[in-house]
Amino acid sequence: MSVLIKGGTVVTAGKTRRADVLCDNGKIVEVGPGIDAPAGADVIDAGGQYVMPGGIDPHTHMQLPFMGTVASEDFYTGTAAGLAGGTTMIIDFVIPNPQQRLMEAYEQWREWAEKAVADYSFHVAVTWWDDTVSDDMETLVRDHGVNSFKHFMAYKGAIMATDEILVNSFMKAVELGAITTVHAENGDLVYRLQQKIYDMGITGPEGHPLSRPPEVEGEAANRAIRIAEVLNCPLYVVHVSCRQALEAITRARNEGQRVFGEVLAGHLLVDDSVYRDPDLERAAAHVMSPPFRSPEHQVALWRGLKAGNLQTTATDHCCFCADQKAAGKDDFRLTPNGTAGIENRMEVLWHHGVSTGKLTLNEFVKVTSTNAAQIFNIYPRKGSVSVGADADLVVWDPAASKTISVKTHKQNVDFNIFEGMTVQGCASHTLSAGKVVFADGDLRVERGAGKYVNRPPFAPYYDALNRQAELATPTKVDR
Ligand code: DUC
Ligand code: ZN
Ligand code: ZN
Repeated sequence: MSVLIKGGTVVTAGKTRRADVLCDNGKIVEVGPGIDAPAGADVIDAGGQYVMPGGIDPHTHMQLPFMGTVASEDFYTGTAAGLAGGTTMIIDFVIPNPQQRLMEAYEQWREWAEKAVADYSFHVAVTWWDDTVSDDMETLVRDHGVNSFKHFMAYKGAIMATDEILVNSFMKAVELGAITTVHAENGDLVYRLQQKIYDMGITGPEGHPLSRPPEVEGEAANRAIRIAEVLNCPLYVVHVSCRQALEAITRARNEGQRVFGEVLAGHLLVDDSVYRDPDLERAAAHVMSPPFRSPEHQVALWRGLKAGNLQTTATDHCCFCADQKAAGKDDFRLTPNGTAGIENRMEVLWHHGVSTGKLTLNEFVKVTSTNAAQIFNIYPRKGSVSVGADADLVVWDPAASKTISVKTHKQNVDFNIFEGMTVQGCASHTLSAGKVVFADGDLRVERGAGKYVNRPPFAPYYDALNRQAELATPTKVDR
């Protein structure tokens, strides 16, 4: 079945031009002016609209078991909500319990994700260390298309990676040609500050940001960066929320280090006043880590994004409903951390980024799609509008507007951190693997249609594998 997107303006990371896009059998087969529709093709009139690579959200947690509960959004509802907002691929996280084999956790997440309606891939977290972890990292890279490993520097007593774990894992990742990623917060500091603040009698959601000040994030980001520098390991810092962490990344990049930074739509647009909301349920709905920050940090993050020191935008989509958040009503430390956003990431970035002149059209494509595809080694299959690429596309109507609300969103959660925000510019059509899966407000998804995306390792490991293959090839010797 082919689909022709006709009359639009194609925007990629590199250029903007009038062109039609023909998709067939899941792939883009032609891009250019005046393409005739093949017999039986569906034709989308994209006049006055932009045609862009579907968004990639490189940071989601669908149905994550976390802090005594399970995230309410699963791989079916979550990827569907993403499609409604123009996001056609997620990179989620396999998070093994400490002492659990990485492979066992990976198989579990693969099973959970079978119901996804859009493509997906997995970072795998290293939450503990022994030889089996090292072996499983190798198996994941060699046989399962995993090229990134995540480390939580916070969540002491649960999934926190100590410096020793970081060093072991980073060294292994270098050997494998994988990239490392970190949630940068000093877990020991957070733990003690949480105790101190709770003991002072601050038990509500306002205690959450007090226990996780920006310095705690800046220290951890800098530490991870310096460890990565010594080990010559590429590093991606997830959800950079403050000036201190951004400065550490910028400094390292200026020194020539391969360090990348991700920013969440939420951190760009929601500030820390939400924790002072007298409605404690609403305040708790915003509890996530790192927390929302004061406005000066938001200014710094926008500058980091504009300057290219932050390369990707994500959501950390991790949904908990009010009854789940209530676990922390007498003790903020027990509030499940997480907020939603996958459905709204592209439109809030367009409205506050492109429409305000902070981002060009091409920069928008870079930070919502192409950069993630390049950093995680799936470009140009993803993140491009080019012949041979997966036909994951969004047709974007810059004139359409809507007011974001929990009442109308498709996300499976009872709260929206962008509630009441009116945005101009949204997805009119989303294509996943060449099929129209969202059109004019309606989802047309098929459970399980999403595919697992293998992400190959980076060059050094390839080279090593090839050398081994050469050595293993028997030379014919006549005796
Ligand atoms: N932060 C969150 O808010 N939720 C999930 C995990 C994380 O690091
Ligand atoms: Zn995190
Ligand atoms: Zn996360």
